[in-house]
Amino acid sequence: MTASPDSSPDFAQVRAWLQAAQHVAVLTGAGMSAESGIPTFRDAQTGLWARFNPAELATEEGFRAQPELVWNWYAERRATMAQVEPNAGHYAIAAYQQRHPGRLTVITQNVDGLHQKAGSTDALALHGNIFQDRWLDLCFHARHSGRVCAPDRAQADSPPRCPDCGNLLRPDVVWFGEMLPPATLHAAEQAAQRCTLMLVVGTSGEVYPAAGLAHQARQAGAKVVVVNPHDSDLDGVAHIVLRGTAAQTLPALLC
Ligand code: BV8
Repeated sequence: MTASPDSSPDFAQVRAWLQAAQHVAVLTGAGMSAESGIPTFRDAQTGLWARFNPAELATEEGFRAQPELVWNWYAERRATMAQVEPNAGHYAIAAYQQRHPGRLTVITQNVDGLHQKAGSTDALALHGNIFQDRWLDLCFHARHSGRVCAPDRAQADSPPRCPDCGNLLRPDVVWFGEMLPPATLHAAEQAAQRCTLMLVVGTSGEVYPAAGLAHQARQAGAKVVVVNPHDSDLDGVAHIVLRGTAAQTLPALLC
């Protein structure tokens, strides 16, 4: 079932589910930030993966093979994300959380920090945070002294390197083939299983285990609603699909 904008019966049904919901989970992907000016991944023309090779740029192997290329690619994305603002969709979610404390959990695949910048509290960032770095290797380079690499001493290279042992700093994001932060994933699974309504906004639903959260919500008995201007892999798990963008649909839905 796909809906036109706010006047459709589907839209009214989702509004009714929202009013009655004890707990709402919102699962967001790159489309959530598209109207803030951040490119998505899989858009055929503008998507990052249409222009770059994820195996080269979003895997640990890719980073070890070409650390400077990967570091600079993330530095460019970080600079773009630092300059953009949350859109009306981010603010609508944050305002709903403020009006209904504890009733909505944000689960995001995005690393841009825009939910947090809009005022959403406790957003579960499944794939990390592009504005943070961590050491590539857990290193106790002076074993006998147990000293570890000290970020503040990192040489200003691209990527920064520990002067004592050569360990590299890397973006603190989850690359393909890497585990998601266990506590964050567990909290997201709990939210998916406990919610009575899940809004799935701006994701192609291609990346797991994040996309699996929509299946978990459905299996646990929640109503699942997809908000996306185009078809997605999660349309089939939705009770209702609202064909619209995040910044246009969410303010009308969550008001
Ligand atoms: C792991 C890094 C295992 C940060 C990213 C089954 C189970 C488990 C794993 C797998 C599995 N099957 C395959 C896997 C492996 C893999 C995977 O899912 N591969 C896919 C491609 C098949 N998963 C993994 O590797 C994960 N790790 O499973 O580890 C493990 C277990 C034990 C021990 C060791 C290892 C890790 C996945 C995380 C990868 N990192 N990003 C960064 O650089 O950003 S993924 C990347 O894709 C982003 O995080 C992004 O958010 C995410 C998902 O993409 P979307 O957000 O959906 O973006 P996309 O462009 O695809 O779609 C945008 C949508 O928005 C579109 O539908 C569009 O129509 C819509 N849209 C556009 N404009 C708007 C809009 N919607 C609303 N409004 C608009 N205005």
